[in-house]
Amino acid sequence: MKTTRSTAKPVHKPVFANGDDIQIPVFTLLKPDGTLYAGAGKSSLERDTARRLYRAMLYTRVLDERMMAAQRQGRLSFYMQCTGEEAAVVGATAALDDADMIMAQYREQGALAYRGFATEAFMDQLFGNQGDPAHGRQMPIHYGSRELNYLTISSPLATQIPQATGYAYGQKLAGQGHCTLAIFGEGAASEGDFHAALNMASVHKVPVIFLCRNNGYAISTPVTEQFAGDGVAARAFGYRMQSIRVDGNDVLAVYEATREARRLAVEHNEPVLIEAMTYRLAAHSSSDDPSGYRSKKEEEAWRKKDPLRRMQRWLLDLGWWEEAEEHELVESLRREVLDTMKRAEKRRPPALETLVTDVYAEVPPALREQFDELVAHVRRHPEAYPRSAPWLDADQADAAMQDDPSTRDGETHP
Ligand SMILES: Cc1ncc(C[n+]2csc(CCOP(=O)(O)OP(=O)(O)O)c2C)c(N)n1
Ligand SMILES: [Mg+2]
Repeated sequence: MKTTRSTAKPVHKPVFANGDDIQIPVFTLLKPDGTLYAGAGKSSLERDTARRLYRAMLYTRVLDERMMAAQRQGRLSFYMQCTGEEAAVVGATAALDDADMIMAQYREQGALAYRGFATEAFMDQLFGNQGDPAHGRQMPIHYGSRELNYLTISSPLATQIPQATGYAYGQKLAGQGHCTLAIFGEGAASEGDFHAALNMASVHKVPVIFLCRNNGYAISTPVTEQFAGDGVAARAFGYRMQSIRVDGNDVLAVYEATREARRLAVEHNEPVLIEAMTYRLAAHSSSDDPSGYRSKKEEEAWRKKDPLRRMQRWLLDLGWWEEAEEHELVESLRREVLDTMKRAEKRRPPALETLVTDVYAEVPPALREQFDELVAHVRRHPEAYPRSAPWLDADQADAAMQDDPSTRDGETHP
């Protein structure tokens, strides 16, 4: 039995290899100024898809600006922005079939936006109100959508990567020609789960695309302190997997690379690793302040490579987009986000009973007993609970929401 795939001849002196002889180029089509490189050829991105894609990138930018401001006003407990990485996320999503599965990390709201996740659905999750499918049990940004084939976010890093391999194995068995896209940060790629996922995908030949957003940082840790190897793309070789490095701020290159990866995955059951080189322009999350670990100069240099401006220029040059149209769209998206947010923060919280429902088909007696005790306790000490807290009696809830100053428009929130 052969124990290695290598066909190299034996040597009679110790020869070590560290991979330095393998150079991985960056695939790029659009220059930072939004014009095409000579030799880039015609993009396979068609007008309608290009417009849908750009619109989703703009939507993500607007949503992020508005929700970050809402967090700073104390209306929202937590938020994470995709700013600077929209091309990597939305460009890859656009190259899929909408029926393909996406398993993301936490910064990929652009993928949902592209697939048509409603503003109301974003807001209901962010505010954990009665419209939130997870009944407020998760922190903000843990979106999920069965209809849009988007696995609910789980923030323990890298859990979605082996799940993607397993799900894609199921897709292979089902034989419907679908694949799974796993998206994660370069920091998550340091988890053992990443390696297990790649190995299993390669051994079992499953239709999965691993998209690493290499955005330079894992919170405050720069990539220079995360690994000594040639980024993340090089790791695929250890598993004999197809690998490509792409300019993650170049939407055309991301789209083209993912389209080809999808073809390899679906037609040949070849898993693919894509490393998208990008930069997190915003803070890690609303709880972070990057000024403590990186310079303004570094941020400015990357701001000049903004993926939105780059795509806009390309669209304008083709006559597929107009500046006036963009101005109007951004204004209307801002209004939509703001109006929907105002409604969402006034919606009731999930019913108290949802604490014990939804996990088992029927509430087990022990949980029922605890719940009854909780109800009795809340009734005994109503003064200890905010009036808008999850309600006991539905008809009292509306009145409580009306009375609670924190839910009244414009009073506590500037
Ligand atoms: C298993 C686990 N360890 C640590 C954390 C804390 N944590 C949250 S985000 C993060 C950095 C992740 O960086 P990266 O994967 O590069 O994603 P990015 O935030 O840059 O998009 C860490 C360490 C976590 N959520 N899960
Ligand atoms: Mg990162």
